[in-house]
Amino acid sequence: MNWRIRNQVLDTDDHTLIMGIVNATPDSFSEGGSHFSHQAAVAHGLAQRAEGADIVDVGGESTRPGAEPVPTRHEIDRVVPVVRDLAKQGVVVSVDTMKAAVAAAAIEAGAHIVNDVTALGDPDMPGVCSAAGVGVILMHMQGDPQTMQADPTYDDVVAEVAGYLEGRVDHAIAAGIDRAALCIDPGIGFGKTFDHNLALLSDLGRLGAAGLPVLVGTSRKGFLGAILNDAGWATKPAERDPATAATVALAIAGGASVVRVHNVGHALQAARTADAMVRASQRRK
Ligand code: PMM
Repeated sequence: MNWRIRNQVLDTDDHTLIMGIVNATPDSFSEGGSHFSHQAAVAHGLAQRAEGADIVDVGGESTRPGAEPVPTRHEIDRVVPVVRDLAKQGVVVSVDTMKAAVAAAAIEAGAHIVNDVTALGDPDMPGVCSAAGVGVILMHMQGDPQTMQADPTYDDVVAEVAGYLEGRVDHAIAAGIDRAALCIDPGIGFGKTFDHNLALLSDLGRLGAAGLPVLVGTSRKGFLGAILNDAGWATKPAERDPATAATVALAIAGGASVVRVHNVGHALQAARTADAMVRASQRRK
C-alpha cells in the first residue's frame, strides 16, 4: 500500500512504518516532560531517525486522560521550532495536533503529516490539509481527553469504530483531501475500556477492509500496565517497552501498516521480525 504525504510516497508493503513519538509537552504521561526543551526534542527526534524511525511525530498538547487543553499560541511555540529543525534535517515529520492553526504553522515549517486525534474535528482542518497535500491520520476517540475515560460505552466497539472511521474518510474526501493521503487509527485508549482496547487490537482486519493504511498506537499505554499488573508486576509507563513490542508484532500480524512508539529500537526489532514472518506466510498462500 502507498501512503502519499506531501511530495513523497511511503510504501507500507516493503516494511511496517515506525513512527517515533516526540512529546514537546511538560506533562506527557510516559516521559515526564523530559523532552520538553527544544534542543532535547530535536535531539530525541534525530536519535529516533538514526534508530530506524520512518516518521517522527511531534506533539505539543498532551492527550492523556484528564489533560488540560493548551492555548493555540503555546502549542505553536512548542511544536513549530522542533518541526522546522527536524524537517530541515530530512526527517519525515508528523504533527500531533487537533488545531488547524497549529497544523498550518507546522506544515509551513515542513511537516509532512497531520496526526489528528479528533479526525478533522476543527472545521478549518480539512482545508489546511488538502491545500498542502499532507498525509492525514484520522483517529477514533469517544468523547474528549478530559472526560473520555469516565465511562466509555459501545454496543459493538469494533463495528462502531470502523463505521465512525468510514464516515470520517468520506468527510475528508468530500472536503477535498486525497484518499491516498489518508491513514486510519482505532485510537487505543481514547474513550475505551481495557476490553474495548483488546477487542480492537484483535480485530484490526475489520479496519483494514477500508483499503487504507492502519496506524496502531499502543506504546506504554494503561492497558499494558493492567496486563502486567495482573501478572504481578507493577510498571511505570517507561517500563512497558517489551509489552509494547508484543503488541507491535501482533498488530502487524493483524494488518497494521504504521506503529506509533516511544522506543523505536525495541519496536523496530519486533516490527522487522513480524514483517518477515507475515510476508513469508503471504508468499506461501
Ligand atoms: N496516542 C497518543 C497521542 N496521539 N495519535 C494517534 N494517531 N494514535 C494514538 O494512539 C495516539 C496519538 C497518546 O499517547 P502519548 O501521550 O504517549 O503520545
